[in-house]
Amino acid sequence: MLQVKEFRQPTVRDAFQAIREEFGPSAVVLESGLVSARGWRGWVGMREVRVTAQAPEGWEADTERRPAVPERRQADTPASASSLAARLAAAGIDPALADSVAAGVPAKQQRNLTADGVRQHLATYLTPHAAGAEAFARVEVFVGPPGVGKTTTIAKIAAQEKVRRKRALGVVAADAFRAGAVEQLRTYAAIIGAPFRTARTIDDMDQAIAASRQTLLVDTAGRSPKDDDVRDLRRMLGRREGVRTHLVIPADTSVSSARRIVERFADTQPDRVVVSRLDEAESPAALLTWLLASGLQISYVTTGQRVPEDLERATPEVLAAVLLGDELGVPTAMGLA
Ligand SMILES: Nc1nc2c(ncn2[C@@H]2O[C@H](COP(=O)(O)OP(=O)(O)OP(=O)(O)O)[C@@H](O)[C@H]2O)c(=O)[nH]1
Ligand SMILES: [Mg+2]
Repeated sequence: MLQVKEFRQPTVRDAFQAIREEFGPSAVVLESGLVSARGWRGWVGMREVRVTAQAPEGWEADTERRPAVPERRQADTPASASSLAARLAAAGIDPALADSVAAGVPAKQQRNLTADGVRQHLATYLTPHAAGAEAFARVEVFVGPPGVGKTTTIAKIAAQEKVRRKRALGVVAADAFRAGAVEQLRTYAAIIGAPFRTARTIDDMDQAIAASRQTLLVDTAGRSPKDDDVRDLRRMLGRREGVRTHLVIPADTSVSSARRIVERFADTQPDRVVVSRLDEAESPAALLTWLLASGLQISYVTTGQRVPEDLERATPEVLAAVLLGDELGVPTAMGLA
């Protein structure tokens, strides 16, 4: 008999994590929404996420758990060093990149730089690589390998827009083959108050675009039973006018894997990269240095699982901070599920 169970958790992420832990990644979501919390918390108006899920056929409980997340190491800042290049290299920045940054700064200006001065020169150098401050395109598509954080990134962007600018961006799941994946995004959209649609074909997508005057954030599947269909959709979308495609790559990806990912997704014509899971990367500098050299602009970095807090637009200052090994992230909650 198929197992069905109701999961109640404070956040969408907690609910889907509980479902995955209990029923695995192929669980089918039957129903989801926000309900009044149980007990006294409900009386004082608190709400929680309720998701009813069904275990896949033949599912047997598995006690395996994900390994603990390693702490991110802080790069040491140099106590004293003479030239800008030496100071950047001492801070853990690739020597060739450090030389390029310093090459654009007159020697006189390089003397007696404060730590802030070093940071500013690095940020200036990074400006052409940092797409973080740009306006939204009509359609922003997110592609990438399975489990890299595409759906969560979209939820964070939509929720930050709602909290900071009171603007509801539209959310489209072009990931309509996996019930659980669609429900994850639908639930986020419901909580954020963002219009939600699914699209399986390019015609569906055209209809979604025609029906909305807002920017649309489009989620795609990392992997699906109908991989070819999804690939076609991604490929066709990438060629459309007004469509900007972001390739999501985890920060702890090696340069050789990143090269393979970029090749594999070349047909989607990505023009931006989202560097995800910075919190889990011991040293994102190698990947970042390679991305800078590859000419792809970076649009966002993600720093954890919290929605919407753990997402930053990749401004020159944010990228400089990442390269220098600074902690990123908003210390306080933004008050969204
Ligand atoms: N530590 C950490 N976890 C993250 C980050 N972004 C997303 N995650 C987690 O990674 C897991 C997968 O995230 P999803 O957004 O579902 O990934 P996806 O790319 O949409 O996955 P598929 O749709 O299966 O391809 C979830 O548990 C997220 O909470 C991040 O920046 N740091
Ligand atoms: Mg997803």
